[in-house]
Amino acid sequence: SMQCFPSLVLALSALLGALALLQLSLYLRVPSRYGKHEERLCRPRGRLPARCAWFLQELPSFLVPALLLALRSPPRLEPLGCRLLCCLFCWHYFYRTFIYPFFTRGRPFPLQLLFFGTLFCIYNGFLQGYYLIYCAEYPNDWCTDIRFTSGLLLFLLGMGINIHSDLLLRQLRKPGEVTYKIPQGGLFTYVSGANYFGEIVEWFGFAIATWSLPAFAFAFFTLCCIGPRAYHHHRYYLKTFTDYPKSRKALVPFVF
Ligand code: NDX
Repeated sequence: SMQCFPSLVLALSALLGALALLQLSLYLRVPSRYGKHEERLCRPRGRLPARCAWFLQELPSFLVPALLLALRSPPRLEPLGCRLLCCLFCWHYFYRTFIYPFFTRGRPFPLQLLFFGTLFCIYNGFLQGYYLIYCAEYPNDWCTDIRFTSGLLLFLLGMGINIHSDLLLRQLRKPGEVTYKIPQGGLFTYVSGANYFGEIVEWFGFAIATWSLPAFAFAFFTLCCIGPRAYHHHRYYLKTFTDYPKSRKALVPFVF
C-alpha cells in the first residue's frame, strides 16, 4: 500500500513552481494560443470541440484525487480535515469537468494544448490528492483554525465569482455563435478577467486552508498561467472595441 514520501511531495511541488515560472516567462510576452488568442492561419485541423476538450482535459483533476480518496488503504478515518480539503478540490473539478464543458459555447480547442493540459491535470490531481490523503496532518481543531476558516471563505468566494463570471461569458453568445463581445455585469464591471480573478482567489484560499506547499505551488501556478492571460484579454478588448470601458482593469479591481 502507498505511504507518504515527503521528498516526493517536495520535488513535485518544486517542479510545479518551476513550471509556473516557465509559464510566466513564456506568456507575459505572447498569450497561450487558444480561444481569442489562437492564430487563425495555422492549424485549421488539429482541434477538438470545446465540450470534449474541456471534459477530457479536466477529468483527471477530479478522478485522480477522488480515486486516491476512495481507495486509500488502510482507510484513514482521522483527521477529518484532510478528507474535507480533498473534497473541496474535487468539488471544483466536478464543476469544471461535468458541468462547465456541457454549457460552454467556446471555439474548438487545439489538440496540442489539450495534450499538455491533460498531463498537467494528472500531475496536479495526483500531487494535491496524494499530499492530502497520505501526508497531511492537522490538529483535531483545524476546522476552527483561522487559516482554515479564512481560507475556506476565500475559496468559496473565489469559486462563486469564477462560476458566475463563466456564466456571464457564456450568455454573451447564442448557441453556435463564435464572435467576441464586451463582457458586462458582475465583476466584469471592474476587470476584464473576472473569471480568472475568481479562480486565483479560489486557489489561494485553498492554499491558506490547507496550509501546504503543494497547494501554494498550485495557487502560484494558477496566477502565472491565467494572470498573463487576463492581461492579454484586456489588451485584446482595448484594441478591438473603441468603446471599451476606460476604468476597467485587467485582473485586480481598481489596481491592475
Ligand atoms: N486548463 C488550467 N504550459 C488549462 C488549459 C490550457 O484548467 O503548455 C490550466 C485549466 C493549459 C493549462 C490549463 C495548463 C498549462 C498549459 C495550458 C496550455 C499551454 C500550457 C498546458 C490546464 C503549457 C507549460 C509550458 C507549463 C507546459 O471561443 P472562446 O473559447 O474564446 O470562448 C470563450 C468565452 N469567451 C467569450 N465569449 C464571448 N465574448 C467574449 N468577449 C468572450 N471571452 C471569452 O468564454 C470560452 O468559451 C469562455 C471562457 O474563455 P476565457 O478565455 O475567459 O477562459 P479560458 O482560458 O478558456 O478558461 C476557462 C475557465 C476559466 O474559468 C479559468 O479560470 C479556468 O478555466 N482555468 C483555465 C486555465 C487554467 C486554470 C483555470 C488554472 O490554472 N487553475
